[in-house]
Amino acid sequence: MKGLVLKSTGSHYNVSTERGMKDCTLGGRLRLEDLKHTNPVSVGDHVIISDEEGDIIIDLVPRKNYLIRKATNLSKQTHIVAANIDQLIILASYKLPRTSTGFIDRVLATAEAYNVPAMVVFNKTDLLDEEELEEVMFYLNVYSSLGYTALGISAENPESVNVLRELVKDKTNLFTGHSGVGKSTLINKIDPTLNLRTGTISDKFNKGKHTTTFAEMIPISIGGFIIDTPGIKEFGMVRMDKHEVTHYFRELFALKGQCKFNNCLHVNEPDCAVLKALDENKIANFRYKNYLNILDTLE
Ligand SMILES: Nc1nc2c(ncn2[C@@H]2O[C@H](COP(=O)(O)OP(=O)(O)OP(=O)(O)O)[C@@H](O)[C@H]2O)c(=O)[nH]1
Ligand SMILES: [Mg+2]
Ligand SMILES: [Zn+2]
Repeated sequence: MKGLVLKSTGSHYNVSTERGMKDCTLGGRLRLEDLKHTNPVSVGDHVIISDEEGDIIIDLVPRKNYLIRKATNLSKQTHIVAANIDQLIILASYKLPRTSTGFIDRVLATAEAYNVPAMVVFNKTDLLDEEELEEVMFYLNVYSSLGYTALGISAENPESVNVLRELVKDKTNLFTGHSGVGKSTLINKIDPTLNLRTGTISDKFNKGKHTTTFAEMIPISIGGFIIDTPGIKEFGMVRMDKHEVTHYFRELFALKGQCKFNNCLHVNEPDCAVLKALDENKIANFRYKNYLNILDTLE
């Protein structure tokens, strides 16, 4: 029997099948084959279930794509955030909590590497003064000039919610971002029949309280799915070759072949087309800094 994994809570998987929801465990072969991931099967996976001795996931249908990150910063293991994603929504907020562009760019670069179409959405714009809004607009302009859909919204504003509702309709959407940026709040607004738990922001730390604790794929009434995920502090990029990173920053990739050395990392090499573009303000400084930071973490 085939099924779609909607939720996984440690060793149990809630799987939607033609015979209703099934509470499944993982067959031994899948558990043993895949030790580099903390979760060999993830939300969004299509699986094959055997119901001979309880409901057991015995096989995984090949994935269209998936998003992956380091399980924890020091861990060698990786965590599959979700599989078979039409659209990744990187949800950020300028404050309460603050999302750095470094975080956004690590997720974006990983999405490029794993063929996950991504967009950048700054929520909570209602909290910003003019100067702060301008800074957010600057970031959004950079991302949209790179070809990403980039939006400033507020969950408090019905027009914003309508825009988002149109964007997610009939697709499988993955929401990711820090705790407290408003992922669950927005999903509730997009589909008012839902009642996901939401949390407040801690007064002391200006951060969310990790209200959502397990990733869950939720069918929405207008059509499609939204995958709500627990907020993450860091998005640890999985290991990749340093030279590969250039491919995942669109403005760097666009200059491919124009540096003097074809293995140029664009750090301090002579006749580097990226450094030249940076000098001429054709590349955003913050993006380049985030690129260098990623190279550092791959040391
Ligand atoms: N002012 C304002 N508050 C918002 C907005 N969106 C969400 N909030 C508030 O932010 C808080 C956190 O929202 P959640 O939806 O729980 O955040 P989350 O991203 O799901 O957090 P985790 O589940 O912990 O990862 C709640 O108090 C929301 O009411 C917004 O656009 N503006
Ligand atoms: Mg939540
Ligand atoms: Zn270069």
